[in-house]
Amino acid sequence: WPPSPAPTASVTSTPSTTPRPASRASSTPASPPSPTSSATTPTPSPSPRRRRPPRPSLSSTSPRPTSTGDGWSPRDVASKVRFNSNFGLFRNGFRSPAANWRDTMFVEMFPEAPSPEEIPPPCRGVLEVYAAAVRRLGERLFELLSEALGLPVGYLGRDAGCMDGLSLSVAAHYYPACPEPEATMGATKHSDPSFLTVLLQDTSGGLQAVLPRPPEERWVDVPPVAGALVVNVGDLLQLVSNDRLRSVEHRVLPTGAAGPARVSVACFFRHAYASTRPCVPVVVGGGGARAAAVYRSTTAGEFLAHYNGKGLDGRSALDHFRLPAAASSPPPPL
Ligand SMILES: O=C(O)CCC(=O)C(=O)O
Repeated sequence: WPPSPAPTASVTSTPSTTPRPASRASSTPASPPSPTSSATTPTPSPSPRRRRPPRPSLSSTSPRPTSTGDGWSPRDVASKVRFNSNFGLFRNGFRSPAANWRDTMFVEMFPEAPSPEEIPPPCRGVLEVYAAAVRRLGERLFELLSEALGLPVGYLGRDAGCMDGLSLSVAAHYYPACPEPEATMGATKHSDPSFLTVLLQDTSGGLQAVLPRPPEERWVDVPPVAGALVVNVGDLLQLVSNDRLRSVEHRVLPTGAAGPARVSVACFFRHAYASTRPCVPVVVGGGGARAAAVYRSTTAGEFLAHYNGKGLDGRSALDHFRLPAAASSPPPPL
């Protein structure tokens, strides 16, 4: 997830002595997730700190787009097309344990797409067509999910605001080969500050999701499947569905020095950062834990501001909005 415009700069070292999980190069090959899958990478256990030699600059290992000379300015924070590198490193006073070892081109496609000349030439045309198709897919998914919740078909799209007031942004990620994959992550553990995220991944693997089974969580591979998209429930959908749909925590393991680089495209169904559209948990009858709101109402803008201020620190942004009574009674098992 690339957040609101963030400073972009090269670094000469990633500030991590924090233990990191095994890289893909040393992890079990991807296999379909199953409750008993052994293709998991355990949560890292502490290891002694050691002084590391300076690392190569990410900019030296990662192709960085340059101005095309036709008006595309990737570092202009007011632009609908932005470039983001080392996400996490510059947030919260450099308290992030590590950079996310990836570069991202971030394009806001709805409600108003950038003019074609703002879009880098290789993506021009195809990006508009792809975003429109994903938008239609999302519309249908929200209808199906509304029905699955026993609500009117238009509830999530219209009443809960998942489509009404939609801001659809596309994040095209590039995960370069990493010289020290054990020292960082492609993308650190997070859930998405969206209603839904539709993700297209290439064949290189590395995406993992948490199975939140107490007493300990387990990471499972989400292997690429030809022709398939991954759909993540995001935090905002968990909030408006009052915990009945759960956002998924995920991460991306870094690619080892031998590569190949990984490419993925994530489309986020969310609202604009300035949105004052209310996000209200739906309370349905029938008793049980869902007969009362689990979260306080908020706005999409407030939620995003909290999420971005917190950074990808491994904690859920939803905790901030959880009502005290709900916090003391853990949600029932899925
Ligand atoms: O690259 C991926 O597969 C995941 C991307 C992701 O987690 C995100 O954009 O939030």
